[in-house]
Amino acid sequence: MTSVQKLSLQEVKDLALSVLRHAGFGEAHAGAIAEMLYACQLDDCQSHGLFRLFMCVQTMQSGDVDGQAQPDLHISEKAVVRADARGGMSLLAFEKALPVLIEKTRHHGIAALAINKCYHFSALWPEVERLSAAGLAAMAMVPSHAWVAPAGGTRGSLGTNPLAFSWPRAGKDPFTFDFATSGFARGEIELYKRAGKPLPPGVAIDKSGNPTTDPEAALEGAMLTFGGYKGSALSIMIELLAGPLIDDLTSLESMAHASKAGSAPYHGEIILAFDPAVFSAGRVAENDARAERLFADILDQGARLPSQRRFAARARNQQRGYVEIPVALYNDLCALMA
Ligand code: NDP
Ligand code: PYC
Repeated sequence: MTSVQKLSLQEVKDLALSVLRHAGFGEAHAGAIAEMLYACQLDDCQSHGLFRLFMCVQTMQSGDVDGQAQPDLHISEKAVVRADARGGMSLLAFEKALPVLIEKTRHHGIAALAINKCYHFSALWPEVERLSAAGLAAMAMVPSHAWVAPAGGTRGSLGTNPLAFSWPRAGKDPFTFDFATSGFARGEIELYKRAGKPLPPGVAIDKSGNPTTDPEAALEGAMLTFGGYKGSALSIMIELLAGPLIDDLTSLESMAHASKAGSAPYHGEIILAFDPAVFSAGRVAENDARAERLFADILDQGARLPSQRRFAARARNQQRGYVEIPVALYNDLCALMA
């Protein structure tokens, strides 16, 4: 059995901030990154919680990311807001652009935020949930590095390319999903490797193109998309919408840009937001009630909604005031400050 380290919620924040400052991130970036890692750890999202500090530190050590970069906003009368992260991590650019995206969405009914020239390591659900908390529906997409083979292919062309969506629900947690379009996120395979566990079949192929359940062989070979050609097509769509459409890099180009393995991918991100008040023909309450009937019908069958596990983990961790991570992970994170 894995021995676990209990960390109070404050200790989670403090550990993240200390590691990031020690690595060389300035206060604004360290704060934004630590908030993201805290949100993920609080919800037991292990692959994108404190574990992601390794990727942040590696990206700084490679000399790629600018830990002091001040994002630039480009705002016009159009419904598209652009945020140039100027070689920093994406999160500060998101924070700066969020109020403008919300205001544009309320004005036009639909609006988009394109974040450019950013290093990206994070989960997307915290971002789409900032928009659903403002009463808007939202989706977000990013490429990553070309680790994933297209359906029928044998080598990485696509990123793990997550897609996230959030729908506001009055008085309730939003309906949110957020998943990699690869069968497993890269971070999940790395966690299997750390735990010495085999992968389930169908997640990856080795360097010779043979199916593998060995995490090490999977990391050296290629990952597979979920749902065969369907996941593959979705992943290509994400490459296009969060790449060439917004004048930024694909996962292949991000991989070529990276100076060292282990660094965060470098590319863009697209976030789309929709205002029900503009779309719902003046019948927001009636249409919300229809959405609720759909959710009730799903739950009535014993199925669960995406993010239910996460919301339950948040409530439990908040109530008890601590989270648990493997002791080995805790020790390795502390060693980042040695
Ligand atoms: P998971 O497979 O863990 O979960 C995907 C989604 O499906 C979650 O919303 C989850 O909800 C939901 N879900 C899981 N099981 C069920 C079920 N039985 N019924 C209904 N819903 C279910 O996600 P991934 O491992 O693919 O991705 C993890 C994170 O990695 C994401 O947050 C993603 O943004 C991030 N990521 C980031 C990348 C980047 O480049 N920045 C690249 C790839 C991934 P719940 O959480 O409640 O279980
Ligand atoms: O888990 O696939 C992943 C990932 C890539 C970049 C950040 N997370």
